Amino acid sequence: MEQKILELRQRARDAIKNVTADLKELDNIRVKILGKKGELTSLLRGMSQLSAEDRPKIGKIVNEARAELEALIASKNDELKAKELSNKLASEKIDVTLPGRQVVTGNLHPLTLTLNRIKEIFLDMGYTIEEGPEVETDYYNFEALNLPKDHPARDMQDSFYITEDILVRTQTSPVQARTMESHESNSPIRMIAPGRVYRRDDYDASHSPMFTQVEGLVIDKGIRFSDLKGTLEHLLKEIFGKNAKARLRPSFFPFTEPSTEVDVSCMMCHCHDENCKVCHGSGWLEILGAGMVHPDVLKMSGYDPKIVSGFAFGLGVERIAMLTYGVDDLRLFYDNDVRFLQQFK
Ligand code: 2NL
Repeated sequence: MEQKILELRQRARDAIKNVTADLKELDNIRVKILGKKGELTSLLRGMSQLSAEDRPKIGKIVNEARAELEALIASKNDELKAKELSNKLASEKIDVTLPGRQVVTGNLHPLTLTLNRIKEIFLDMGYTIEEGPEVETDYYNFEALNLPKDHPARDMQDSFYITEDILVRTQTSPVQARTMESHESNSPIRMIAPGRVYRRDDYDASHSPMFTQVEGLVIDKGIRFSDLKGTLEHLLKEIFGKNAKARLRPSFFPFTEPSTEVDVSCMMCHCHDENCKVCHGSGWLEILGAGMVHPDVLKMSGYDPKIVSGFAFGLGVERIAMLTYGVDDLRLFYDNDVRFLQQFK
């Protein structure tokens, strides 16, 4: 009997020692040896057949074996649990110092950025932003702007006509004509009209049959040429910086009188560098056209030139975007190459 117990004890010791990974395996061993139907328990049951003097001696050996095996199982259990925890910590470890995955975001188009800036400058001066149709009637596109039927600018070669009387607008001025018409006679107007315009033109580094224009119109009692000059000087300083200078040259437009073409001082070269790619040494860049609204244009849309006067101007957004971002080919704005567009984040 004693021999059996000692054998069992040694076998159980080895089994417990050999458990390496699994808590369940350890529990199976516990049940097999120490459980209700376990080997040690059944040995204990067999004690009833022992003589009275052997019983305490064997009982002691069994209890010692049980105590030792329970202690071994408990410490193995602790050891396995600790191992399991450290495995879990190692496998679930995250490196909080890794850089985050970059989120790909889009960005506004450079023409949109430029147009937004121009809008902001005029909103700050109390202007409204007006929009109108790109498909216009001959009347609003030409007639209302003092371009009569025989005017050379109305040549079929220069505009995209849809019918004899309907075309895609060649400028945004029809928006001003419509705005004046919808206002009470002689009431003040301070507006810009941004949008796409269409002209039969080549498509090259500096021309496009479609481009973006912003026109402005201010009408009130006592509006003078100096108001136009001050407004445009402010605009150019806001866009090109406070050192920018404006130069006005006499010009001609059918819808303004007098008319002027406005140059801005070259922001690339400050000393008239003849190798300058932007101004070729002249030191000036033509940037917009403007003038005092022609009396006939005021009359045509229900305003009285004896009571009110106004100024108007027109500029190309592409040209301003090219100068502010240093882009030398206008087609880049329309090609939709993301490598170009992504640079304006
Ligand atoms: C240019 C020149 C200009 C206007 C546009 C205008 C509109 C009305 C009345 C009078 Cl309703 N004038 N517009 C005036 C002068 C010049 O544009 O070079 N644009 C790109």
